[in-house]
Amino acid sequence: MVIMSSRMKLNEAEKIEKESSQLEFRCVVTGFNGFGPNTENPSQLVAQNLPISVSFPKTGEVKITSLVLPTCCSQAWDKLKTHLKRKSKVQNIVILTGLAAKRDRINLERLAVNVRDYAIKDNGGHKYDGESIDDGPLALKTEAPLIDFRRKLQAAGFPAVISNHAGTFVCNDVYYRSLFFQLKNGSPDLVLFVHVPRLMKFRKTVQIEGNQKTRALAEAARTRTKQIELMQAAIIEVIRASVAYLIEVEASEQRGRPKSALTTSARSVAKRARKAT
Ligand code: PCA
Repeated sequence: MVIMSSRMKLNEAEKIEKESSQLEFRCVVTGFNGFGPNTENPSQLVAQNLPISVSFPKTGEVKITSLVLPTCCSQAWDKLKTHLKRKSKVQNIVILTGLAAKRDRINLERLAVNVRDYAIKDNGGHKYDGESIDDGPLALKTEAPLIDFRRKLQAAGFPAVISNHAGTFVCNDVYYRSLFFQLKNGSPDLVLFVHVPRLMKFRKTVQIEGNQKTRALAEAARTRTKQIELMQAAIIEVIRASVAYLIEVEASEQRGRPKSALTTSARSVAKRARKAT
């Protein structure tokens, strides 16, 4: 009997794994153009040179839509929102990236705050002094399990830290509006903002703190093209971690046991709100 029931459990687990691995994934990756004194924005270079798809063993292909957003709160959102899908069968991931010139690692942003406080004008000439972005909560949190993401990035040889919020300039603006869109629509399935350092700074940090493989890549990254590729490899790890997370969510939902961490997430809140209406 015991053998029988564990066999059944195994079959069920296999079925769930199989079904989860048949999920279809799409990922929007954005970068920003230059702003203020930062004429070159590495997030733009990374986004515009990404491949149209990436394939991971086990999880399969992820289609990528790369967008370069103007560093202007209204133009950026107008462009991005046309790419945010309503709930569909496809798992939609949105990875927003931007430059944080003072940082030297990949920064995984935990929160977007409902505050606009711009030290300089954005590229559309907007300047704010503490106004709200929208009529939503004071802060919104990504549901991406950032400790796990940080661990995976570090293990892949890309120095990464968790940052508690994305500032109060255009990056935070777009992050907040994307998370608020997710809260209201139950889609995209995952939204995360990643701040990146300058290319040379990142190369230096990887040379010191990377693993054997990425240290060698960083050492060889003497050209700008190679430095862009190094940063792209880190962003692709973020996509890989996002896909793995959504597969895990799907599998636990199929088992009828939403992970406790997810029950408080924006997506689950939105889902429950829709079910209740
Ligand atoms: N960084 C800015 C805006 C655009 C970018 O790349 C920010 O952190 O808000």
